[in-house]
Parts: sequence; C-alpha cells; structure tokens
Amino acid sequence: MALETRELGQQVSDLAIVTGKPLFSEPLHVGRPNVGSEEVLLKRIQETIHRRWFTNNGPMVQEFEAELKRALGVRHCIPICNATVALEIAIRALELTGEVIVPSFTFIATAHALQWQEITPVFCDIAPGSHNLDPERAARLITPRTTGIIGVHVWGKPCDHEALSRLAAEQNLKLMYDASHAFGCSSGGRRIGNFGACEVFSFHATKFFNSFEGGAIATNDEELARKIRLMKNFGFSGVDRVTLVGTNGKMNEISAAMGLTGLESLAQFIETNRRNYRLYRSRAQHMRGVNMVSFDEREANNYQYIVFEIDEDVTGISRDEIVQLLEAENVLARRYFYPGCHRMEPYKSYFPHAGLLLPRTEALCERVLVLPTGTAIEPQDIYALCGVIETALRFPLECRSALRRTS
Ligand code: T4K
Repeated sequence: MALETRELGQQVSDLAIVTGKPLFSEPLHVGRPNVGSEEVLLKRIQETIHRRWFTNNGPMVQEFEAELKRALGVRHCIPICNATVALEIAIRALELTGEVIVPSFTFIATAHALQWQEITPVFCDIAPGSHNLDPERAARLITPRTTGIIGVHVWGKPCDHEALSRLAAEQNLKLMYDASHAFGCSSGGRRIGNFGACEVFSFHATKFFNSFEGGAIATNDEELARKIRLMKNFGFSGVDRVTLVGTNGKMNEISAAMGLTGLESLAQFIETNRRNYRLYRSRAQHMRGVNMVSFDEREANNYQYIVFEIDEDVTGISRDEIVQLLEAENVLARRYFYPGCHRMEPYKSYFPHAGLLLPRTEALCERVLVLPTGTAIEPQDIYALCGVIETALRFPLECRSALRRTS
C-alpha cells in the first residue's frame, strides 16, 4: 500500500528520486503470486503428506488434469513440471528438427526449448500493431530445413492463428503455440488450448494462477497425447518397460494442490485483474505518448499483464528513465522481453545480424513497460504509481536532470 498520498499535480521535487522517500515501503512487484484459499491449500498439502504419495501421477495431479481439461474444453491437458520442459517435450513429440520459426519477442525459454535440442530457432518479427508473430514475415523465413512454427500468445492475446494454420498447412509444417500467458483466454469464443497441434501453458508463480512451478500441454490429438505422456515419464509404458527416450517432466502433488486451489479462485483473480486493468486504462488514456495494450473484452481474458508502450519521441522521456523513477518509488516495473531473444546468447553470436530482419521487435523492446497487477495490489497503489508516470510525462526534462544528478 502507498505510504503517502501525494497531491494530484505533484512536482518533480516530490519524487523519491529527489526526496529519497519512496511512495511504497515494500517493493511492488510485477508477478506477485495470486493465492487461492490458504486453508484449502493447507488441507490438500496435509492430505498429500498423510497419503505418502508425492509424485508419479498421484491423485492430486489426476484431479488437476481433469479440472484443466474441463476449464479449457480440450481432450487432453497433461500437467508438466514447468512450461520450459513442457515446450521441450511438445517440440520433441512433434518431431521438430532443423529450423523452427519463433518470435524473438518472447521469454527466452521459447527459443531455448528448441536450441536445447539442437534445433535452430529462426527469429521472426512481430506483425504491425501487434506483439505477436507476423505470419507474412514467417512465410518468408521458410527454408527446406524448416519443420515447424511456434506462435506465442504474448500477454494472453491470441496469435493470428487462422493465417498461421493456413501457412503451416500449405507448407506442410507443424504448428504449436507457447500459451504460457494465455490460460483462461479465448479467440473467437474458443479457449486457447484448442489451437495448433498442441499448446503449452505455464503455471509459474508469476502467472495468472500458479502451481509454484508448473505447466501443461493441451492437445486434442490422441496419438500426440499418448507420446507426451510417455515422454514426460522417461518413456515408461509399463513397469520395467521403456519404449522411447523420455525425460522427467512430471508434476508433483504439492504443485497440483496449489494449482487446484488456484483454479477454484480463478474468477476472483480475473475480476481483480480486470478492475486493475480498467483503472490503469482510465489513467493511461490521458497520457500523451503512452499506448496501453488493450484486451478485446468480447473475448475471455485473464488481464494478467499491464503493458504500456512509451514513445520517447512524444514523451521526451525514455522507458528506461521511467523505470528508474518507478524503482526509486519501490515499484519494480519490468521491461519484458528486453532486449529480445536474438540479442541474448547464444543467439547473438550465432546470428549477429538477426536484428536487420526484426525492426518492429527491436523498436518494441525499447518501449515496453510492464506494471504490477494481481491480487497483491490495491486501487490506491495504481493511482499513486500512475501519478509518478504522469509527473514524468509533465516534466520530462526536469526528471531527466534529477536522474542525472543521482546517478
Ligand atoms: N514462455 C513464455 C512466453 C514465458 O513467459 C515463460 C515464463 C515461459 C515460456 C517459461 O515458463 P516456466 O518454465 O517458467 O513455467 C518470470 C518468470 O520466472 C517466468 O516464468 C515468466 N515466463 C517470465 C515472463 O517472468 P523473471 O526472470 O522476470 O522472474 P523474476 O524472478 O525476476 O520474477 C519476476 C517478478 O515477480 C519479480 O519482481 C519478483 C516477483 N516474484 C517472483 C517469484 C518467483 C514474486 O513476487 N514471487 C515469486 O515467487 O521471469
């Protein structure tokens, strides 16, 4: 909660960068975990301990799987220990090899899941006016070595799946999605989880609902589901019987207990996120040079990411300077997915000129600011932190000078 209420129309001299007194006594995080009923969670954990069945497809994981399937309306939604391993398993189960087209504007795990298996991630730019893969650009990156495309529903906003599935079908490529951000979201009224050959969700602590660490692979393809189940359990198809190379991708019972408890509070998490989203939007619409990523309210959304794009040409103050001003106030805004996968190792060394084909990604990486939301933040916190951004926008030169004096 904000320590003090600064007056509307605050001056640069009121900011923590000058006074040394932050608005918030405790850091305000992006990705503070949402927790359902603690009482129910503790009961489930106690049951698990008494049962002495901790992992290997135990009753909690089975119940979690059934609830996930029901929530998404998919045939299979297989819990996995985290989304990175889930991506690796899905990629392997789909038999992707050679080159796979992915956006560079994503969390590094999407690219690493390919490179880990010696598959080359071919970075594709985002579509104009979107933060997601551009199907037209993707078409131009196809070579004889291309075997697949991985779209990422960034911030839970669906990819252009019609264009991507058309392209994949025409070029005989496999298509899957990294839906890490998109649990509870829909496209054309259809739940994410039902698109492509399969879709991978993350239930990491920072996600909309979490299982501490966790993920899942959703698919409507029976054969693919069978393979994924084998692969996440070392390839065991029965006691002492291994039929293919696998890994340990199993979710444990405590994670499933947390996931189940979170699922029961999903409606409340969405409601809080939507309230926060609307509050931020009501302030952002008056900020010159700031574009807030909006969600189509006719669709189901989880509203988990509050994303501002800062156009420095208009604001006169950069995204990074705003991050510094907020940090002084104890607001830990994030620059996801700066600097872009192609500018991180090993990709930076492998493809030093990749940026030439990624102008929109590079521009976006300089502009994005992700702000705190979720059940750990109160409306007055949103007013207070938006007030800091508004001060920065009103007095860009003064803020810049104040920042220089403190650095
Ligand atoms: N694909 C995409 C598109 C993804 O975004 C991700 C994960 C993945 C794949 C892989 O999913 P997993 O294998 O993780 O299931 C965070 C998360 O660690 C990561 O899961 C997430 N994307 C990414 C967008 O955000 P970092 O490096 O920013 O984490 P960190 O430790 O800086 O935490 C973020 C903020 O959350 C901090 O301010 C602290 C706060 N926090 C964090 C944790 C873990 C808490 O308040 N409590 C906590 O328990 O990556």
